[in-house]
Amino acid sequence: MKKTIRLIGVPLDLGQAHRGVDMGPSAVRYAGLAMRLRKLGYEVEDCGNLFVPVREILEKERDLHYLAAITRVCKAAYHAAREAVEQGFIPVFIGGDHSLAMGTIGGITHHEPAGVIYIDAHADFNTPKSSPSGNIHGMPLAHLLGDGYSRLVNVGRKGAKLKVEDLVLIGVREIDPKERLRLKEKGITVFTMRDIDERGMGNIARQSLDFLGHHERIHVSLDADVLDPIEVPGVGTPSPGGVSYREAQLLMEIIADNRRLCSLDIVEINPILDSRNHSAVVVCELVASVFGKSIL
Ligand code: B3U
Ligand code: MN
Ligand code: MN
Repeated sequence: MKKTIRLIGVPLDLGQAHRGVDMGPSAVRYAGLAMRLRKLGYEVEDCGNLFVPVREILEKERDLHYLAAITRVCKAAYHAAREAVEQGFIPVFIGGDHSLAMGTIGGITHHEPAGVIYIDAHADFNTPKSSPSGNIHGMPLAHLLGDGYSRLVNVGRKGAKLKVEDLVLIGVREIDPKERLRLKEKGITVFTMRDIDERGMGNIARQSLDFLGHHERIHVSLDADVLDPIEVPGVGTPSPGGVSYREAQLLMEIIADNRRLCSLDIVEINPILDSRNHSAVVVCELVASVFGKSIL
């Protein structure tokens, strides 16, 4: 019997400057994610969305980068993730911007550690001090490893949620100067676009899974901006020179074959920058593949 997938929308757009990624959950639902997964033989339960305040009513928090509101949303995401794991579901979090990962990954690892494959054009490893923008969606991994605003580090439970050996990044091509120093100092495993170009996605995918070989459970955090914006323009922060649809499919298929996927984030889809909901449809195809859709 296949496990039941639980969809949890998180219409969070407070971690960055633009409107649009708050519409990600609607775009993904409209693209038919639940139906797609049911066709693969899963039961799918849609829990609706977590509460996220609308940014227009938070004017006073703008200069503080909406820290208080983001902390509240991450707490809710933490508890939703923890509960889904305790009840035996596979949670799929539909963002929203990537700040939500500070909640989801914390909740997934509440009882036991898990490995994380973080697929993103950006390293999301800034702290409030290293960040050029102050945008919190550029900071989730720093906080998950214990650095940054103490409120966010301590969401759900006190302290760091991940160790260096629990994490690999794939698809990175935009890193800020101080962020680069931090990645090197900590010794984070990063597979950049250059690594993918030189060695091929198949190799990178297998090496990532081997690196996380000591974990029984793998969480995938998929930032849609890892894809090339020529193919997938509807994302929060488009970054040229990205992963092709085919490369992303291969990565998802290899993760599926490995059979350790326990949970998933899909983040940063911005339907305002898209046409005919194309980007959400592409992401739904990738989600189907990571849940075992195969060509033959
Ligand atoms: N590294 C930059 C840009 C960025 C990070 N994550 C996204 N964009 N999506 C920053 O603002 O921290
Ligand atoms: Mn990201
Ligand atoms: Mn990104």
